Amino acid sequence: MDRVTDPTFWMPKGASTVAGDVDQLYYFLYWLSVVLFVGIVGAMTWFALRYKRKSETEIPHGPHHNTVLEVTWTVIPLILVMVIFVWGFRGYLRMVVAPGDAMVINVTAQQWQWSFTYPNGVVDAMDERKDKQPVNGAKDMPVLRVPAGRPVKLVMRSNDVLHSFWVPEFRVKHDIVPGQYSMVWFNAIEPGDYRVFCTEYCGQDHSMMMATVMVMKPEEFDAWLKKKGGEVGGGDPVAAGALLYKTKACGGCHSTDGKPSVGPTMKGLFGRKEEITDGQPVTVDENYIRESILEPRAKLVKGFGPVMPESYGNKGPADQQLSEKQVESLIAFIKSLK
Ligand code: HEC
Ligand SMILES: [Cu+2]
Repeated sequence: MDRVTDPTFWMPKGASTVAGDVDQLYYFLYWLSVVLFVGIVGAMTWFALRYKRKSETEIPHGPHHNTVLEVTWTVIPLILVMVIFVWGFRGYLRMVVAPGDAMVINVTAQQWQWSFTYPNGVVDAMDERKDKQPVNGAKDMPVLRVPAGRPVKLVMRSNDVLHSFWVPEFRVKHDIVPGQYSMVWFNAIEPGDYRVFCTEYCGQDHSMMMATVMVMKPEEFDAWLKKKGGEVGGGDPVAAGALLYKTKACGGCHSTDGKPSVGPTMKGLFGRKEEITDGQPVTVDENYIRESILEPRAKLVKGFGPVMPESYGNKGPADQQLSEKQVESLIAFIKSLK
């Protein structure tokens, strides 16, 4: 889809490239339900009237079995549900697999606030536009700025409980579960403002846990990000990760230049297919790296022993454990080692 669609009685505006697919399937299901409802209830009513017993003693008789009829009412629904399955599954795949060139923005959800961190370390500011503040008393509305017409992938984590990211106009929604990363991606069609909701009850101020997605012209977005990047300086997660990599002695066992050592090299790790002892190969993503750091024994890389210290996770003494923020920085650093 390449233009924003108008809201209807059932659906808000459609403002992302997947919205058209979602709506088409929705309306297919909707009209199918209407047709089946009218057909079934209509037939039932008609039969009830037409074949009503006329007297106390009447003994009704009729066919007990009709193969043609039974095959028909089995095969037609079967075809319909298969169509729905294939259609839905294809749409689902399109929605879960982000395009390779998507810009990654880290999202942190916590009671009761969203925060967005860009690849260059910029953390979103609150929305300064006073006229765009919500009316219902929600304070400090964070803003997620994204470029129009480019895929954006959100890598999301929670600091506390279960939350869920939802932008109705983009037709994307995904739970954010503490202790793991979840992803959602979208491509917003045109500049404009949309509302982010938390759609999983997460405590007292759940209903105020909102943010604005501000879809900007790509040139304006680039200029904003560059300007902000200049202002934050040392906040760059890659730099923070590189420093941790040194101070936490990762380099003692992992090279960054491709040479094997006590452990596998970190160079080109992200996206690699990794062979695992006792298990299926895995494609290295954020969740895999996080698990490798916090629970090194969970999946052992083939050819290596269980020697990575477990102290980075919650098995270690408190002062050696890594925070989620630190893990995030290490992931950013490892990703940068192409
Ligand atoms: C004492 C050596 C040692 C230290 C220190 C160490 N690791 Fe490891 N690491 C290993 C070994 C050995 C493996 C492979 C076996 C396994 O999967 O646990 C590994 C596996 C990994 C993997 C998975 C690699 C792959 O190819 O799939 C990641 C990611 C990782 N380590 C990150 C780190 C980070 C980040 C640190 C520092 C915070 C660190 N390691 C510190 C030894 C170490
Ligand atoms: Cu929430």
